[in-house]
Amino acid sequence: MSGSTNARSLFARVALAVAACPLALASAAGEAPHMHLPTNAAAHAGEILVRVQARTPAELDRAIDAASSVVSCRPSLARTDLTISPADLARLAQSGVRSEVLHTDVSVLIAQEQAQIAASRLQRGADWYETYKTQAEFEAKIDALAAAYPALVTIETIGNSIQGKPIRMMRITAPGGSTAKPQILFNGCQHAREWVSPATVMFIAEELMSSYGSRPETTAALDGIEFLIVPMVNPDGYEYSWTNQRLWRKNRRNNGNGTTGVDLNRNWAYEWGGTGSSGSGSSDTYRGTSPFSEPETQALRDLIIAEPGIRAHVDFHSFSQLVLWPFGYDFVDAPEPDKSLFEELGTEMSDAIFGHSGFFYDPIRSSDLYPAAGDASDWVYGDQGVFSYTFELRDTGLDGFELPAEFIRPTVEENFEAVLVMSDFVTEPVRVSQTSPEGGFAAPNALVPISVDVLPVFESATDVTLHQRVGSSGAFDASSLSASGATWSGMLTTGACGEAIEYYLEITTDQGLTVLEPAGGAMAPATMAVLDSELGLFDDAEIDTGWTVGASGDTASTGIWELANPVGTAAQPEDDHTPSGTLCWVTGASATSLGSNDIDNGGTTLVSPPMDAATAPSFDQADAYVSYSRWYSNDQGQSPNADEMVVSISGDNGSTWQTLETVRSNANAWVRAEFRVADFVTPSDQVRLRFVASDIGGGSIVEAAIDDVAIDFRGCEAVSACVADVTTTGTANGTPDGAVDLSDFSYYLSLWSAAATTADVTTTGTANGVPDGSVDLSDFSYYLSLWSAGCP
Ligand code: 0X9
Ligand code: ZN
Repeated sequence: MSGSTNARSLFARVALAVAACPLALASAAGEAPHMHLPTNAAAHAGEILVRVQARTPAELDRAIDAASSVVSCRPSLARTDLTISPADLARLAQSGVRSEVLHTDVSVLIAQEQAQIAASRLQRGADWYETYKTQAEFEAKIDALAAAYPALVTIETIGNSIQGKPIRMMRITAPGGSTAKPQILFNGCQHAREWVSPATVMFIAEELMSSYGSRPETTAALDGIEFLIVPMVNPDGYEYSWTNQRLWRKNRRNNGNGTTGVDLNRNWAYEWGGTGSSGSGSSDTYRGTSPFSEPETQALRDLIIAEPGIRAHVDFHSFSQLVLWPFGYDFVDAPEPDKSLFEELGTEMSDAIFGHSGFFYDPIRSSDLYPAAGDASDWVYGDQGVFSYTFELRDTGLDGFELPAEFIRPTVEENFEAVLVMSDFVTEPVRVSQTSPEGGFAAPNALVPISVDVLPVFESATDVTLHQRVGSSGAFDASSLSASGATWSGMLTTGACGEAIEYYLEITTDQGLTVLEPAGGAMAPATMAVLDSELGLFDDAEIDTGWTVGASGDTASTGIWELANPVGTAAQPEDDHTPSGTLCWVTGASATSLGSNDIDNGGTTLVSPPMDAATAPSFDQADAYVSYSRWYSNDQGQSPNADEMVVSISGDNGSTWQTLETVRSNANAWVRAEFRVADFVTPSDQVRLRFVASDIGGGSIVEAAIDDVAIDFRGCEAVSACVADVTTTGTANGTPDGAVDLSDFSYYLSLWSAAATTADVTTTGTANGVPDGSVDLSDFSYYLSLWSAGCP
């Protein structure tokens, strides 16, 4: 141990390490010099900062076990910086672990570090979310927001901490609107050391107000919702984590037996006292003497009971990047439909975060993290029926509670996106999902079943009316859907081929609200194309119609495509897809066990013969669709999910290829895939399909099969116009009615006498039905000949 270290040069070295890896020392500091210095450095008094050079993972483990805290972002064999007591360092050295002393008193170092950061902080811009803030600065920020947005926010004190600090709430909404707006509650900082939590909740308040009127989603949220925002439930603990002990978690209750602090997130009454909470005052998860024994949890509880319309809540924590929902006390689900709603909304919020920043917050049930009884969300949901989530903010453990300050802003911003999703949710009285029909096509003059799931959320559906029409003008016809549970069903009626139908649903709730789906109603209805469909080709693979197995570049040694009757395993089908058939294209049909004769060592290629996707047998104009049934399995064995099957299409007999799909989903079942040919290649009579199934990852089990390849055409039958038919029976109106009679003749005569352009049916002197721009005798005699002949 070297006591003769030069403090100045050591400080420079540690500062460098901190710059490259902004961890504990840098983020633990960050306070102006005139405030309490040294802040939480005292807890580290007498600790030595060492750099361990471990020779084996076991040595590194020993060093980390002995450490008071690990400073390096990424502990490595070559170099891991940690703090340690002199006695523990001596023991470590005796056990043979090499280390170099960087500083003999970490608390001095923290103080120096802090002074340096405080100085640089004074020079930086005014971004409040660039550094962590003290409890006093949170107080000041709330006052500043109240002054800046008097029309949007009022400040209330919902209670006092055990040491008498006010627990303050911002009540935020836009002026006007309903007197009974739905409410959302956000709180932060039940846990003191989770510094990014109160920062996030403060940011939500500020962003709601500062982007009101400029961002449409925020504007809608504040117009329709009242937000109750409590950034800091545990001000005493937060303060203590600055002044005394950076990693303090609980409140500051004197437990009377020499221990301090109750874990507020074990103090809520729902299933209080169960798993994951401790009865010992010295524990970090001490639940307290009784449910709601603490003034901090009482304050939040009383608020929730008193407010009339809280529909959703988030309790913000760090770290682990999780979106958690009840229950947390044990592996118990909320009853339906809440269970599904928790999962859906949780996933949507996670998606919104991911969409904004690319950071993934895993949406799971709380108890699947670990069972812990007495948490806030369990009571808020279980006792009060409010959709309550617990968020664990960044990171996933690299820096943990001491998330470097540079990540505050990205963290708070990504979570605001989740807030907007939750805002949408609380204004939806019901959830509409899984509308059928899917696919967007229906046959002419047909009844098409439609069904829709309407889940009750804050209200329930009492009536669902289907509004539909043929074409895009005219009135909508209304009909009632009938309910079976949450599923409402009825029929869409299609008309003539080529005439799309339009429809929307009108849902009436038990509170008398109306919800339209799609939201635009008659202004922006759903549409469905009405077309005939005609089979062009169907290859059921019961005989080989001219397929090619193998291509240059194929390296698979087993599991080569073949036309065969497959032997079923856990990865390979037992039956082909054709109901009446036995054969399909399969990668190695024989098998004695799972993975025997699967694809190994590379790719195997299967190419179809040329197929006609250009000529629809009887349609005027048609769109060709190619479809096939595929089997794909790759989630068993070693390196699961490392492989793929690429399906391509050629419009030029195999000269060039376009990818249709890359199959990675392990359905382990027959799945039908369909594509519109023109979306990929120009439809021709030289269309080929190519299936390349590969084993890329070593040792994996890859099985694929193809069956029932089809080409379908969608369009309308060619209709031969009946030129002589110009009126509906007895009515001179120009609309064909399918019969050629006297009314047609006299109507044509009137058109011809008036020299109407519609009477122009021939070029001069030629009886050919082609208009020439003049209405003369040749037109009349041509019409007469058509009329005499009647319609075909
Ligand atoms: O343990 C907690 O209170 C939360 N994690 S933290 O690291 N922020 O302390 C998680 C609470 C989730 N709820 C349950 N698992 N019951
Ligand atoms: Zn926490």
